[in-house]
Amino acid sequence: MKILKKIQEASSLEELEGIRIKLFGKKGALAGEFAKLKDIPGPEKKAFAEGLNKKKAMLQNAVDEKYEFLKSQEIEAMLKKEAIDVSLYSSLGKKGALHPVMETMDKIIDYFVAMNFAVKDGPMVEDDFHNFEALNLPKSHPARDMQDTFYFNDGGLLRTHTSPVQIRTMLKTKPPIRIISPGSVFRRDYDLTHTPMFHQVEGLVVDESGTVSFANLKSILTDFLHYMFGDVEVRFRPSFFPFTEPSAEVDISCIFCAGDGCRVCSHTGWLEVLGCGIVDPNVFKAVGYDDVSGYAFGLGVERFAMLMHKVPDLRSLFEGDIRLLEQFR
Ligand code: 2U9
Repeated sequence: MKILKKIQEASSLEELEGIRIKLFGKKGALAGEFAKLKDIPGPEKKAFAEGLNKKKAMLQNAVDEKYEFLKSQEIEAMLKKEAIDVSLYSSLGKKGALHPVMETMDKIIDYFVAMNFAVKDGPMVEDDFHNFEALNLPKSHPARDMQDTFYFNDGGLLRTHTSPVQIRTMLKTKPPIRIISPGSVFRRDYDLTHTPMFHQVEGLVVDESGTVSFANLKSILTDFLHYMFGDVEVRFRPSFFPFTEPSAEVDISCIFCAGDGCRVCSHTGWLEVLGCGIVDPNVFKAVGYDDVSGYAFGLGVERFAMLMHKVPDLRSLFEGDIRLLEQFR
């Protein structure tokens, strides 16, 4: 049959559709055949109709089969054309990179790990005891003010420093202790030099009474700052923190003007980078430590990243703007 051959040889869905309309359409070949029925004499009508219906079913079958075949061929071709080879290198050549804050954090951690400090972490959602009370922060202290701390309705809070990690470590283990606690901390502040979330690295060394001195603290922090900033002057200024006594803030000579005075150092020639001190006896009392001495220090990682990369606005490190981050790849 000529028409059957035509169906089988159709090379596209469009061509097949053309054939289908010519066959089965209202004015198609089959409609024409069926129209002849009315002129066929009674006794032959039945046989003619049966033959026609058989032919119709056979042709329909042939069209359906061919349709399935051409359709699957089309899908296969499309899949082949649109396939993505994930093993190929991207022509854009864009690589991911550590955020400058994390890179700085890693550099800080590397130093203290080399100095035999263990790295500890703990929960970001804290309670009053671990974040304030145990750290000799009296109820009236401004650092406990609603202004600075994110509180939950149930009295829980977001830690405002990583010190609760040290408290938890002391409650769990006996001295000696030599740890740093890197991590995110939260304060209700947002301006040029403050973001509501930032990162700290705090350190704590505790050993038998009389074995840990302010000289030890000065020595390790001075060496650390030389490792971070190269050949800078380091000075310790008396200060106050509730959890240390005596306490000091640590400055380096300004890395922008070498100490001559500029806008960044407010024309003082110095940049404040650290806080530290000898652990207040009240802190040891709160964790049940007796006859020990210790030193502690704390720093803000964003401030270090800012100074090392000369980023003028702290918020730009917080917001994760890709245009800034791309410069650190
Ligand atoms: C324990 C006892 C004492 C950690 C310390 C500082 C001084 C300090 C600031 C630096 C910049 C916080 O990120 S910042 O705003 N930190 O000045 N931190 S001493 O003292 C501790 C910690 C834990 C148990």
